[in-house]
Amino acid sequence: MNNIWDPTHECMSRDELEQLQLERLQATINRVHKNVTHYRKKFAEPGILPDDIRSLTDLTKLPFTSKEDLRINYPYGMFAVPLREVVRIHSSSGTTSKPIVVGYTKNDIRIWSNLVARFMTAAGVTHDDLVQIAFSYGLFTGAFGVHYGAEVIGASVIPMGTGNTEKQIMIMQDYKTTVLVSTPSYALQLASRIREAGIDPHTLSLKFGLFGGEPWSERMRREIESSLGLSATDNYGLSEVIGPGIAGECQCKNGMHIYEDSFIPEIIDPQSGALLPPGSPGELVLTTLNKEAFPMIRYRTGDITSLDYSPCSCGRTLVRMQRVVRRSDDMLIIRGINVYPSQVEEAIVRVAGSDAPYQIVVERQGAMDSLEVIIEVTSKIFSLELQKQRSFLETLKKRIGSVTGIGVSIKLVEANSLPRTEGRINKVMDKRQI
Ligand code: DLL
Repeated sequence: MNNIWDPTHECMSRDELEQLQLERLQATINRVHKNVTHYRKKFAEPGILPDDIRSLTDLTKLPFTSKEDLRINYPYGMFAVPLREVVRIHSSSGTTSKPIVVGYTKNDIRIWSNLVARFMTAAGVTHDDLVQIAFSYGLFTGAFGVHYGAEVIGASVIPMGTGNTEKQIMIMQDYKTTVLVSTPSYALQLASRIREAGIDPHTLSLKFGLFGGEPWSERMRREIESSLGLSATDNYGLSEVIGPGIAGECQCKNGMHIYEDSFIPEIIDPQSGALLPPGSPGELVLTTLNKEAFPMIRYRTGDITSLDYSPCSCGRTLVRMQRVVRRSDDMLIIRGINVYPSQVEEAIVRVAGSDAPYQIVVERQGAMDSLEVIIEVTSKIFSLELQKQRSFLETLKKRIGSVTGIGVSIKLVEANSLPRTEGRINKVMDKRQI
């Protein structure tokens, strides 16, 4: 079986692990109670003080943290250290035009890098590998997280970034890339371009593909593995909690091990908030155990999964989460970028000056996702001269593009022409087959 990066933490007995989790949880609760007004106020509602957390089950006494809490505390209200201790800021899409801002101390970056090194090692990566990172370098956590993890392992990093598919392929061929890191949909796009160019994938040096950031399926795994000639594993993370490095598959490819020495996972019923027993599908809730700048207590990820505590033959004792294929909210992930319909709606209201009935259509042509917004012409839009109508469309396109980070096409249709069910338009049509 493959190497284990950190056997002390990855192969602990449940008793040892739970003891460690409790110590770290208590320290985290103390810290956020002292340093983050939001948590102090929230804990006061059910009348909880840090000393009341005496066992892991006491965690359930604490309230959940939601994306809305992060929105209200934008930009730095949830930080648990002064800004002078923060060495990095990243962000992720929020439900409105304002993103979610997250911060890291030096120590957080070290912890993050090690977590990523763990899932990369579990996937098969060693210091002999050449890792081509085809995530966007910037506010998105994907590229930097994987970059640091690969460096910790001692692999050679090729910080390629996104897009420029021809160049990606040239680099893959000439630099002899052995590991591809990207979203699964981009891997499929690369595969189809390689096929079109008449390149035999077996002439490439690829061995492993580490894919995450968006939902995918076993069908996609098979297609990527056969078309790129590599072994593909899934890895999971979200910016609010740390970025990539929360969980990753080992080569058994039977669920992603969650790094439980750094995160406590819970599964809840997304409607009632009730805790569900192991194995039941529900919304994943995560609590961080060793983050300094941006600790999260019972953060509702919105991701639907289930937990499997049965032993894994790789030797890790860490629980495994199943693939995330659904969300409990209306967030869409388009080309790896999180998009909320409310962001699109806000842009329409701002540019049109009022509500206009609309529908968001997401499609996948080949491996490429597309986003179209269909808007019914309101009397206000109708009364604009043709020239102004064009500039309205242009402005709206730019606005949606800048808020979501995604190129969009916009179509105006006649009033009342969008299909309605019981008078209501289905605002999101996600036609993708994953
Ligand atoms: O996507 C972090 C990441 C980057 C993870 C690269 C793995 C690789 P966000 O942009 O905040 O962070 O988006 C987080 O993406 O709540 C899930 O809905 C979704 N997601 C992430 N990984 C997976 C996965 C990064 N393996 C949101 N399968 C999460 C399904 C995933 N969905």
